[in-house]
Amino acid sequence: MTATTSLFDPARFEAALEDALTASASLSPRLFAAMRHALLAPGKRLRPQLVFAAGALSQAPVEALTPFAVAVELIHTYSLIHDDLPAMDDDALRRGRPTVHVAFDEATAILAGDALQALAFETLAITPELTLEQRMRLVGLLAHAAGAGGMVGGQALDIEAERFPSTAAPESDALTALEQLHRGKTGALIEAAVIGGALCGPKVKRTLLETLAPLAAQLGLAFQIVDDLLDATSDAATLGKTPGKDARQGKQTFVTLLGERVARERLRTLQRQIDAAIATLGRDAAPLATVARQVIERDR
Ligand code: GRG
Repeated sequence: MTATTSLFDPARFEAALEDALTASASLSPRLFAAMRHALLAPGKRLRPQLVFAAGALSQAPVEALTPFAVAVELIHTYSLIHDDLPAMDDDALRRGRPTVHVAFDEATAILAGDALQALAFETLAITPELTLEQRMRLVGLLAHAAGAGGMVGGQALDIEAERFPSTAAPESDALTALEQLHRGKTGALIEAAVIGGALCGPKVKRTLLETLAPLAAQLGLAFQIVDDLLDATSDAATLGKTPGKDARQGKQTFVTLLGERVARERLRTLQRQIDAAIATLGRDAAPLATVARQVIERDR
């Protein structure tokens, strides 16, 4: 298989998720069922695809990419379970299915998220497919992306903006504040998927990481703008989640702040920047070009 072909095989990846779950040795069958309900629901697996696409740029083998891609999807799934909780976004539908606290109960949903997060780091820490040095680096990268300086921090800013509006940035800084929020909430994990995928390779050039870092940040931002556009314009059936909820909750989004036309312009600018960066990476970047297009042109 050449690097112009994606190393990501959807069926093999679903099997790897299943394997990781089976290895979790949950003491509680109910907890295990809740973890399974969330993890094996039909997600787009965009972050794992990014891991594999970035890995092609550093000649990373599939065996080394798989545990990292699984870990990223485990963290992503945990974040969705917790985000859907009554204390957070209070959503009833996710990935076209009842959310975990609806299908099970709130305590089980909290614990399922916790367990998936722990399983992510266990999966990564014990895999024999990555060197000890790679594992240490990837655990650090993923923990930082998931934590207060990344996804959880962004989620905190999101909740504070909604519930404590008096602490919001002045209107002149609103766009910068929204970008910072989403760089954490959504972008950090996408950035970690790209950088971490490259780090799964045997020899990673510094110049590659220097090209990937801004590209990954632009891709994270593009993902969120698309999400906001879909939220503003789609219906429930196509999204598999509660549509238009952010806007209805009075949450600031790129669409409410910029308007749909300017948000689309911003997206096109990001797309041009991403395409230009990918063009410098040569033939091995073909899978990354494909996933980037998927992120921007997706309809769910
Ligand atoms: C609760 C710690 C904690 C964090 C939550 C990522 C996140 C932070 C919340 C998700 C809420 C949300 C809908 C954010 C918008 C962007 C986003 C992450 C959408 C869902 O990702 P997709 O579209 O979902 O890749 P699938 O289901 O395809 O994996």
